[in-house]
Amino acid sequence: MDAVEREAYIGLGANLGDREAALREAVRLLDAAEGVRVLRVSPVYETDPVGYTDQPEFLNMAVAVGTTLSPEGLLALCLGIERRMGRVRTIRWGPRPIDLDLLAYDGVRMETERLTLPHPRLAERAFALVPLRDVWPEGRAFPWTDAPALREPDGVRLWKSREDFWVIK
Ligand code: A4P
Ligand code: MG
Repeated sequence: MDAVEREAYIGLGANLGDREAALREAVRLLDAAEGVRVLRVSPVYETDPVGYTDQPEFLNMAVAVGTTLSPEGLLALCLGIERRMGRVRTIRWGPRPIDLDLLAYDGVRMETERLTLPHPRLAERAFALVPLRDVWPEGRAFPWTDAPALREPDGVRLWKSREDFWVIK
């Protein structure tokens, strides 16, 4: 019997090198992975760096995926894609060619050493909440509507619409 497919949400960020190409490649690798298909993609936003602020601006977006992987399996896939795309971990919150965070997985709440769901800093981060809201399922209440970061999403600017981002050049 096929495993049940569940919906999960991944936030992507890039602020080094060809940021746009990195986002496209990461979405392609997610969709190509066994047990994952990309259902919806958000527009792309340019965002001021949060946390460690002396670094270039980010491009951020989010995708909704249908997946038969477990939350741990999906996190492992995200970390594998980061590695494969050449991410070298240096400064926490520092610059990176690609960052994939598991923002939420269905309605799962969990906290282990390796994985916290929903993502522990999600409610404070407009750069993650704005694109997440774009890919949230219609007809399902968005749990972070009242998050202060969403009421005043400073430093988050629409950079490319979905259509412009996916035009084949
Ligand atoms: N981990 C636990 N829960 C999760 C989860 N839900 N999703 C663990 C992903 N990872 C989770 O993360 C460290 C470890 O967290 C993982 O190995 C996993 O076991 P990381 O991605 O390796 O480290 P990091 O990204 O350097 O640190 P951290 O704390 O995850 O940073 P964030 O939260 O990813 O923030 N500003 C703007 N404008 N846009 C950005 O995209 N990103 C960051 C990084 C900072 N500032 C930014 C942006
Ligand atoms: Mg991260």
